[in-house]
Amino acid sequence: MRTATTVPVPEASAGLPSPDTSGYVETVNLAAEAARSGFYERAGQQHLAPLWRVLGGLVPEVPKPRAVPALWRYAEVRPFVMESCTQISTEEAERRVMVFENPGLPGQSRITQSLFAGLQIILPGEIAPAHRHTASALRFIIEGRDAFTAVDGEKTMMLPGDFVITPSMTWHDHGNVGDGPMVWLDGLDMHIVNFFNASFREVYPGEVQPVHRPEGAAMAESGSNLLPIDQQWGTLTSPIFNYPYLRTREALDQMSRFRAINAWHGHKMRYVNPVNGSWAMPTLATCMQLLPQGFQTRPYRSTDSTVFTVVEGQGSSRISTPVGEQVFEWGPHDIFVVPSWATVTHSASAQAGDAVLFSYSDRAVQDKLDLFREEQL
Ligand code: 1HN
Repeated sequence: MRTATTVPVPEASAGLPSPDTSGYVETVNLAAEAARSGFYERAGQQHLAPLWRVLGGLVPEVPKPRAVPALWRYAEVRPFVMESCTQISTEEAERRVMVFENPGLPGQSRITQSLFAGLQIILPGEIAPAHRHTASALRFIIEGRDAFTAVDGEKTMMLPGDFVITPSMTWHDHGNVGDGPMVWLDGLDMHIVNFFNASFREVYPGEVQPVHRPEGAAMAESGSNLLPIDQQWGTLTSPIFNYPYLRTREALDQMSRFRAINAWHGHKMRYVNPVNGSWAMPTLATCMQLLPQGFQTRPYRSTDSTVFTVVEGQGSSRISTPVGEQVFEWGPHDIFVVPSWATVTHSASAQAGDAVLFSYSDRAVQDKLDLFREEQL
């Protein structure tokens, strides 16, 4: 894991830690604060607190995420994912996942304030038993083949680079019918769900759910720019639950041959729900971008926090925050995170062919709430 945070160490004055004044509005006379302590004390007994001591922190002038930029090299984390298989079975763990913890948010299972990320491994013959929950999940396949996920009665086989959706409250189980391990990146929105205290979870009565639709049914119904004329969809989640890499890569390749490149994003496409044209998932915005060999993006920042994983190629990302700047060198399967309002520039190596990056962020929520902002610098 790579990170270069500078945590400001408060200077000790007369042996006492200086009080945290970071939340005060600038107009407050700090010297007069001591005289108000009795008032604060008495108000506190009524569960009342003065706004002027916290307003700056409650309503920052610009986003001030606790999450810091961070990179995990796959070569460094893979051994731990493999070792987890010797430590616990899928049966005992329910889901065998090693969670990416943002160094700025330790112990909270957060890669950013709003996003979860982890690497799940499933071995040949194993089953991750069926359950369902309000949180939505995405799977981005990292390595392996011959594993499937079943969602609401339909199975899909998963291949590296595929983007697979488990919509909110759908029964899902996974199985590996091949002869090697499969590893995927799990992205979930439970921190957003929990913010609203809106989480429910149920275990399926039985290890796996019955499959009652043929494999490929969802793709036939909604994955070819055609929708059955007599069908209504009741949710905001895309009915396509596997967006295969084969198709995504082909689209990017074709597009890169004729379309003017975007200076801030390279050739970047968003995964869409064909029913409403919006993001494929209601909470998580997912994209795939191609950076031609040697291409460097212009600096960009936005209010969504974004998790990237490298699908192909090599390169680097320069990430600037108010506490400093760092450069992450990346290659296939590495995972890095860009917190809200950090400025990022991606560069594809001049030697290693085109680079392809998958990413997910909380933009799908921010768009709906009219909160999303971006700056193309
Ligand atoms: C979950 O249900 C899965 O279904 C993966 O594969 C990761 C992380 C937190 C909570 C539920 C899965 C998860 C999860």
